[in-house]
Amino acid sequence: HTPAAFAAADLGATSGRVLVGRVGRDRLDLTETHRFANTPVQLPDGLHWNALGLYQGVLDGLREAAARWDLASVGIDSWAVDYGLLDADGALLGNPFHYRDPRGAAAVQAVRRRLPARELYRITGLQHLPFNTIFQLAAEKHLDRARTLLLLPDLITHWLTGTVGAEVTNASTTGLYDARTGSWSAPVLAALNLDPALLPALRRPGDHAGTVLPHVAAATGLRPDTPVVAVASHDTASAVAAVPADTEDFAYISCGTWSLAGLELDAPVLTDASRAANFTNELGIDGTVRYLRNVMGLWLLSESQRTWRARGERHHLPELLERAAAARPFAALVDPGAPEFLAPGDLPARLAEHCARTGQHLPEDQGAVVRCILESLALAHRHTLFQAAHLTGRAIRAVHLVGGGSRNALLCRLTADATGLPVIAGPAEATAIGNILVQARAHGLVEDRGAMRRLIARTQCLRRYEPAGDIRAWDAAAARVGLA
Ligand code: LFR
Repeated sequence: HTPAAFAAADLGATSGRVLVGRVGRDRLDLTETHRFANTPVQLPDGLHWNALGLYQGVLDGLREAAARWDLASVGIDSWAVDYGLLDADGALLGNPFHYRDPRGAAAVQAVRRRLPARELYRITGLQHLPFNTIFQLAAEKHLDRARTLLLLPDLITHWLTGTVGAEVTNASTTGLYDARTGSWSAPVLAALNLDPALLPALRRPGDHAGTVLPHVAAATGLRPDTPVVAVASHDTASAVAAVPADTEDFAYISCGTWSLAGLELDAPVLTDASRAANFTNELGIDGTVRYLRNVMGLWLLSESQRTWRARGERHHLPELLERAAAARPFAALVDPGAPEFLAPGDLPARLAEHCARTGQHLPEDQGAVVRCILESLALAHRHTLFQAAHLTGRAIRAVHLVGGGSRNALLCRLTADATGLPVIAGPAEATAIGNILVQARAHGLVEDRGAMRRLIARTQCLRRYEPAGDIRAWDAAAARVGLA
């Protein structure tokens, strides 16, 4: 049984990477062939992604990969909600906007007047985030010339293959997708005066999306007929597919720029209580529902590091975490979901202001700031998982923490202590693994979701954190920041 090699391009909010996974019966080896920075660009009209730069990074990574392996297929995933528009000639109209640009938030009220929040939730089951595609489209200036809307991974797939399609896990984050019927929502599109022809036909994870175009094969050295597979193109959906759970009663936290914390369900929960708690029903592989809420995540830390680096101060993670571990517990706490933390800029200053406003003092030293961030995230993890259990009537026996955050031992330990549950950390590369295993499954190498998860549990390095300490201290801390 010779292993087959698959390439995953995984675009994250701060960096993109291409990895190759070799998959066999008892084998899952990953090699990163290329990593490149993803730096947002501020233009006069707003904050943008450098879409061509990202595409170039993918091509560079595929070239490295094709030089070393005979690739069975390629799959693309990225963050959700953001899109590019194509005109009648297939040219990109403008530069895709970054979800941290405020234009979506400015359009929320106008959308609400046409489509009340409660009605929208009953159709889409989507959490309210001010940057959801639906709000960005209400602020869109290019709609009159636009013929096709492509979410970012679909745009990269289009540039690689020439085909158009809308992969469904990512489509479910737009606010235009009906969670009950599993199709684009005609009533939502009508309420917003959006032409249904803008939205391509849906694809499912595992579908064949096309083969690479001749100039792509020439530029990368890929075989001319190399297939591009539609994976779970929403990075969080790929990450959840790669949670190495062996039981049903698990919760997950996909922890990177964001912490996506929740449960895997068979059917959406579209109740008013669920809407009030702002839980989302995004799609996973095999029609599963990712019942979760966005927690602001390690963005709070990475953006603080960026601030410190710009000022020439210490900003290296291992040292910051050492100082945070030594800092006084529960000295200052915030609600990480506060809207003022969303935009780029001086994060430590905003944390200090938030603390001052809530009658606390956040010391200036970096250990205290990082401790504040990690304890606050642990509280938000706990709050979100407890609410998910309550709203679904399900018990949680273990928390799987996957993604880059699983390397942050202090955050894993604090999350175990705050929830009183064991935290199983890893794999750190869950998104790329989910991307690769959906391709391997389409190739017939892995049988089903359970087999994917067992393969990951057998082959990847995981770490278990048992809860310790007095949970009542966390109960009190949660009450202090309104996260009880
Ligand atoms: C995580 C993620 C989240 C989504 C956010 C913005 O990378 O995809 O799931 O809410 O980015 O797109």
